Amino acid sequence: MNAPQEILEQIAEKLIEGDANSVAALTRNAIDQHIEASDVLNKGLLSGMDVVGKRFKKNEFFIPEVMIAAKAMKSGMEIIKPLLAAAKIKARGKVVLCTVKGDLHDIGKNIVSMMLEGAGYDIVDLGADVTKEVILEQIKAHQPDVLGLSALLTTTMGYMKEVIEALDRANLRQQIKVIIGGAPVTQTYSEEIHADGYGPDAVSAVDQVNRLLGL
Ligand code: B1M
Repeated sequence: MNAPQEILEQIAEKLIEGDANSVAALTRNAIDQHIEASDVLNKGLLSGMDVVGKRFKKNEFFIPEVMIAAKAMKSGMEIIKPLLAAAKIKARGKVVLCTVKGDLHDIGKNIVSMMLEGAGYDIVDLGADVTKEVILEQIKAHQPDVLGLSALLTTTMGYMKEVIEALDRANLRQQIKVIIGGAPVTQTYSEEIHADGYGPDAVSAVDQVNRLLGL
């Protein structure tokens, strides 16, 4: 039997390798050995994802590796999620996420969703081609900390501004942080439309949400 610290390190290591089966097996092993679910999360899974994020930033990892690691993260999360809930360990925060109206591109948004979930956030994914009316309705229903908007077309990125203006009009802007991203979106555009943050990639999206929530 491996020592607890050793199992946690192995979970991180296998997650970095993107080996979902081993991550799941080691997570089960850790729980069987009565290692706290919060330690599995923080010292195993999140510690591995942290390395993945750093390697992505240094161009040592690319999107496929990040996606595979996020999938491995999910396989471990599925095992510990009920235990975290039972221990009343709260998610870091809640994020409502979508691709805006008129835009069907959802691959990048889905990666952002996986990465945020992997980083410990509750995600309400509204899908693609989502109107401001639906966004407002869902914000009222779910009371998230952050709204994430994705757009891949120069013709749809303007809709992000419309969403922020609609939030303003509905008096919801003060209670929520807005981050935006997608290939044509820039930091300058984000400032122009008064978003709170911009992520050029999924790893930066997580950094932005952490920053905005003071984590
Ligand atoms: Co479309 N498409 N497409 N397309 N498509 C692009 C975007 C395009 C650049 C191709 C080109 O012409 N070179 C071009 C846009 C031109 C422009 O506006 N400047 C284009 C076009 C024109 C179109 C159509 C209009 C084509 C047509 O029908 N004539 C049409 C529009 C449909 C619509 O949306 N209404 C269309 C359709 C499609 C498909 C449906 C076939 C398919 C989408 C399938 C799907 O998503 N389910 C598709 C695809 C696949 C692409 C390309 C090839 C790839 C996009 C992608 O998934 N990239 C794309 C060309 C390209 O980018 N090379 C193209 C991979 C993904 C991981 O990256 O989405 O950038 P990305 O996400 C990154 C970051 O941007 C960031 O993190 C992600 C991960 O690092 N990010 C965020 C994304 N969202 C974020 C949110 C955040 C933070 C970060 O915070 C909330």
